[in-house]
Amino acid sequence: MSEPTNRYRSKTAAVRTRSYLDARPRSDIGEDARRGLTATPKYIPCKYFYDAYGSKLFEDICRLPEYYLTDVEMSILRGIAPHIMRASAHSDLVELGSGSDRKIRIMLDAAGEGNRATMRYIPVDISEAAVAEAARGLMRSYPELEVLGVVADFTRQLDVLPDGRPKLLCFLGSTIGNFGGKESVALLRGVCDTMQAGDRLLVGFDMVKPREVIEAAYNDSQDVTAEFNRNVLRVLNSELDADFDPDSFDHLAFFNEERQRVEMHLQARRDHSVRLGSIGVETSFRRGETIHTESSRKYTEPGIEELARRAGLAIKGWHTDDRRWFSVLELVPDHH
Ligand code: AVJ
Repeated sequence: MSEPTNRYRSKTAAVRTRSYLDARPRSDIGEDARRGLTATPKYIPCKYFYDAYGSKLFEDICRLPEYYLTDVEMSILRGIAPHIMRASAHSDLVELGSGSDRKIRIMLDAAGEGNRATMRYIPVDISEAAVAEAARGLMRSYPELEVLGVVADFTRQLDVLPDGRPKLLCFLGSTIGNFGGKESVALLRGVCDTMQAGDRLLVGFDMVKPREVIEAAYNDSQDVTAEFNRNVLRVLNSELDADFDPDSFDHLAFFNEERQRVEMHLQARRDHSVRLGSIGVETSFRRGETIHTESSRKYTEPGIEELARRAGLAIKGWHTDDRRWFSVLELVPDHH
């Protein structure tokens, strides 16, 4: 595909983004809520945590002392960035699910100004605000860098990525852990299918470790995670004209060892019912009943190897910390 002229350039103060969401139906919160809240046990997909307030709470979580994931992954990235970014001139640095810009800054710092002036940073996220924010801060710090924001759902719209330049794709933070077994294979296979010779993929995985460490990360002493968990009810209130009282639910988070995942739930403190006005659903809760709001997979080495193999990816580098709490993998399509 030839390089589109001027649609992507954004070396000025304004953030330019391309939105691809209108082209195809967005995920439907009404349909998801109806299905999840009439199921037994009840559930809500975890993507609905992330309105503006939920995204801010997640940023706060990443700075909590108990939430080791961010610090450990960033220390691994600091160690490998010089080697990863050595050959970054004239390439696209693509970030799938752009959260805070702290991790990508590590990579851009390692690239150096000379390389950065020839590169593009491409944050891809379903949230226009997340993309714009990722772009804005970086353009201020790195005026030489070209930034192209892509508002799209990377679980099914990877074809909208520009091609023509070598890509370094980053899927960090163990976001992969929110996807189920088959879904995570399908997602990585989808990424793999877009990759050309010379392209690389960096994926962060949170590892299985002692239960106390994992559970503390999801039950922080300041209750930020509890607030984050309950926020999904506020999202339903505003999006679907519902009348959830977040204070009527307790935050529950535990490591399900058999399934190798942290589960978050909201547990009703009393018998009550809730109306979701705009979808015409009324749902009742008994005291102690739960809504499953998130699963966050914790990986073992064989588990990662199997996932890579099933996705058609070969492992080119495996980077971890002293305690092996987190892994950052360099992956490439496995052609044979
Ligand atoms: C963004 C999915 C990696 O599972 O650790 C943080 C989200 N949930 N605290 C995670 C989250 C509760 C986070 N991920």
